[in-house]
Parts: sequence; structure tokens; C-alpha cells
Amino acid sequence: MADKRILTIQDISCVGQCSMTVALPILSACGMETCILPSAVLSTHTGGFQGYTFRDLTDDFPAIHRHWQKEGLTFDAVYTGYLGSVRQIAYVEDILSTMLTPEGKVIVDPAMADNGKLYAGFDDSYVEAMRGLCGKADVILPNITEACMMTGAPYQESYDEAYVQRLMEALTAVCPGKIVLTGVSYCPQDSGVAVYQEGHVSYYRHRRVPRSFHGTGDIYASTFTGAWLRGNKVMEAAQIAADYTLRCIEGMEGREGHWYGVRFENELPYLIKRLEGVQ
Ligand code: PXL
Repeated sequence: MADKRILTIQDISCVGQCSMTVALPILSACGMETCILPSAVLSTHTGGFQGYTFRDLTDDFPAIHRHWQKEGLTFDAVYTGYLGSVRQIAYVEDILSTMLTPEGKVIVDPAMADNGKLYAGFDDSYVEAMRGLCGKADVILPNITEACMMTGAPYQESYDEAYVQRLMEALTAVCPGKIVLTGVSYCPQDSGVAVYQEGHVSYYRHRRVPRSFHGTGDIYASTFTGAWLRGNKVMEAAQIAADYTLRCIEGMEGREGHWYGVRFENELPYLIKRLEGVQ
């Protein structure tokens, strides 16, 4: 594999096993030189802790961008996750249009909502800006909630294949690239991902663990990104990411007190072997 340098833009939640503290180790395990642009610094993630701090780093973006340009730096890919503000999304778009190599890829995880609700601190204007960013991506990785918010489709807790097909078609108006829809579940026993490419929806299904965790979307998107940039096809990368994320969640059995994230660290050796084709 040729050396690749990737930039990931997402928050640093100092405690919480999500966003940057997940993306950096996973992308490194995938063999990527990983550069970071923190969108915000929070004492913890926003999903269950009370009284967290939030420092928006939007105002630092222009000077960081100018310095990188002065240094002549470029990236083989930019992968974005949880961002700090609507204004920041415009700066991210500037970075995409100036800092990528000619073949450079853009991966956008809209990371703004789950279970039918926006995360704390986001509103409709953020959804609109995120929709614009997804229009510049080669691959987007929304969950069902984010897909509904960006397309105006009604959110449903239970649905069928026709609903997912309609959602995918609506998403093609948001993103011209490939779509990896996560958390697609037609029955309580299984879950999986649906991948839309060249007009066709394919599924990868696996067993569902009846407990949900913060940060699993970030684990999934980081693993997909690393596996895809290593040269795996989109569907293969989607499967590797699903298998790894599921193992991380399965490893939480017996760790009931650990509520804020998952022990993805324990499964990194599996991921490395899987990517090397050993497992
Ligand atoms: O995992 C998504 C995420 C990322 N960053 C922050 C969050 C969340 C989800 O709640 O709060 C700060």
C-alpha cells in the first residue's frame, strides 16, 4: 500500500471514546498517517454527561489553513465527523477545495443526530449546512436519523426495504457519491448497513446486540475510511467496519458499568489482522 496522508476534522471529546480519540487510533491501525483538525474541545461528549465544557475552534481554522497552504501540504483524503458550527462547515469546504491531492477523496460522516433526535446544540441550520457538505463527498455515512433529516423523509423506528430504497434515492440528491447507510435493521435480531452505488442497494447484515452505545458511529466511519483508503472496495470496507464495530460492542458484555463508550481498543489487533488478510 502506498503511504497515505489523511486529515480528519472532528471534535476532541477529552473523555468518552468517540470522535477524535477513536478516529486517530483506528486510522493509525489502518496504516494511515493521520493529521487532525479539532473542530471543538469538549470535556466529555454530549451524550449523557452533565455540565460538559465546549470550546468551539472555528476561529482557529483560517490561520491553520493558511499555514498549511504556505507549507505546501496536501492530503490524500479528508474525513469529517462532528463539527463545531455552521460557520465552520464553510471553512471545511474551503479546505476541501484547496488541500486535496488531485485524486484526493472526501468522506463525510454527518455525525449530528441519532434515534430520531439532533445531538445537543445542533439545529436546522446545521442540518442544512451539513447537507451542503455531503454534496461534496465521495462517500457519506449517515444513520437513518441523519438521512431523514437531510432529505426531509419522515423518521420511522420500524420500516421495510421499500422505505430504505426511497431514503437512498432521496440521498442521491444530497450526495452524488456513494452512500453507506448505517444501523439498518428490519428485525430485532439483526442490524447492518445498506450501500448505494451505481443505482443499486446492497446489504450487509449481522447479529444485533440489544444495547446501544455512544461512539459506535465514529468507530464505524473511521474503520470504513481506513479500510477503503487501503484499497478495499466500498462494500468490503463497509463489511470490515461492520464486523469490527460488532466485535467492539460484543466485548461490552459484562461491562455494564462502562456506559459512555465501547472498548474498541481491545479489538484493534483483530482489525489489523483482518486488514492484512490474516483473519
Ligand atoms: O459520537 C458522536 C459524537 C461526537 N462528538 C460529540 C458527541 C457525539 C455524540 O453525542 O457528543 C461531542
